[in-house]
Amino acid sequence: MSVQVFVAANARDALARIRRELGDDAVVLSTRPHPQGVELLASAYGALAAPPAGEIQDAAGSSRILAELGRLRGMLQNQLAGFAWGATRRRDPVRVAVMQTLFAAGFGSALARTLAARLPRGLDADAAQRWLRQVLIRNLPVQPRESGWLAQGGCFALVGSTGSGKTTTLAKLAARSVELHGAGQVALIAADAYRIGAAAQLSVYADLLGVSLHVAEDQAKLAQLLPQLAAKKLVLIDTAGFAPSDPRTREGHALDALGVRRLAVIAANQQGAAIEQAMTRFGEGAVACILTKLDEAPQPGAALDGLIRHRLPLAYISGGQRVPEDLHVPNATYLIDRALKGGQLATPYALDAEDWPLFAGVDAERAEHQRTHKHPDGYKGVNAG
Ligand SMILES: Nc1nc2c(ncn2[C@@H]2O[C@H](COP(=O)(O)OP(=O)(O)OP(=O)(O)O)[C@@H](O)[C@H]2O)c(=O)[nH]1
Ligand SMILES: [Mg+2]
Repeated sequence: MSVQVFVAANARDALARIRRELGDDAVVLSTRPHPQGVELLASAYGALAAPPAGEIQDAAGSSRILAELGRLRGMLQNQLAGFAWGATRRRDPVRVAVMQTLFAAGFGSALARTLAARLPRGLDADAAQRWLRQVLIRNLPVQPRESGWLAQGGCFALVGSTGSGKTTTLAKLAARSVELHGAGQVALIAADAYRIGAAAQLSVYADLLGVSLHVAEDQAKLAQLLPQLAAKKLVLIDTAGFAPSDPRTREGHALDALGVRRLAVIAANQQGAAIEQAMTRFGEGAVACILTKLDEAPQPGAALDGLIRHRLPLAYISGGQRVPEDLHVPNATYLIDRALKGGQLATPYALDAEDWPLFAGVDAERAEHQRTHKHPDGYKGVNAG
């Protein structure tokens, strides 16, 4: 590609020179003041694509040219996405409405795109929304009855981000376990050596329920303790909360070596990216997930999206602080209806009609980025039949 620098006393002279040397349809890439007047970067039309790297590097101000090209590309992409959005909305309003419903409810754009692409043809607006609801219900991985693992027994550790509700949920699970197995068959272990008062918090619940409480300040102590509790039907371990990015979260994975199964406790009232991190870090290899703080989550769509994407079985939901009342077996229909209803809330974060083309532009860029960087959208297995 011939990108050339033209310096002239004024823009008119520079343009005349550009036309003379590069032709009438030359493209001006940038202009800026120059000690001698003005400096223009221009290229012959049709030479914009795929420049040989060597040439560009030789040209003066090459990094500026590249930046300018990047900016132009972004502008063009947004414009095209805006047009495409308008055209799609006119051509396929039902499909667009499906995407809008999902976005509004806090589901991610990858799921919205995947489902919109699989929407059966010929449905009217109401039928499309019914289809969407059914597909979401079918794909939400809930454990429908009282979780089998609680009845079967074993050793379970609750892992998750700080303050996600691990200790409170453990107390609720312990209360259910006492009902199932009797207090003598249940033991609690406080393995949170980081937070002051962690064991004390658990001992209050242990006293109330009449179950034994043990403290394991490190992995070695836990390894020693577990064989002593082998006769118990159920052992519940309370672990320290860490941010998903904290390297100490690996301590949770070390539990696997001790035969302890992990339950990921994830608060539904966080922003989507935080839920995604928590599900990646704590959900991987966990037997199940427990979603907490649903009472504080006006739009739980992001949490449900994460469960669908990670195929993380949802064993319980928690919608309040009361022990043991606020722990429930999940119902997919209820959860999806709650999420879709959340999408109708008027919040400052809801997109207005005029925001959609802009949003579509950003989305198109992200899709392009994922395509070129080979990021899978993560929903290949969604059952949309
Ligand atoms: N609203 C609401 N609050 C909850 C729920 N579950 C737990 N909480 C509250 O959230 C706060 C933190 O709960 P904890 O159980 O201490 O959380 P944690 O994960 O053990 O916290 P760390 O041990 O510090 O990581 C407490 O005030 C709980 O009462 C819930 O489902 N809804
Ligand atoms: Mg705790």
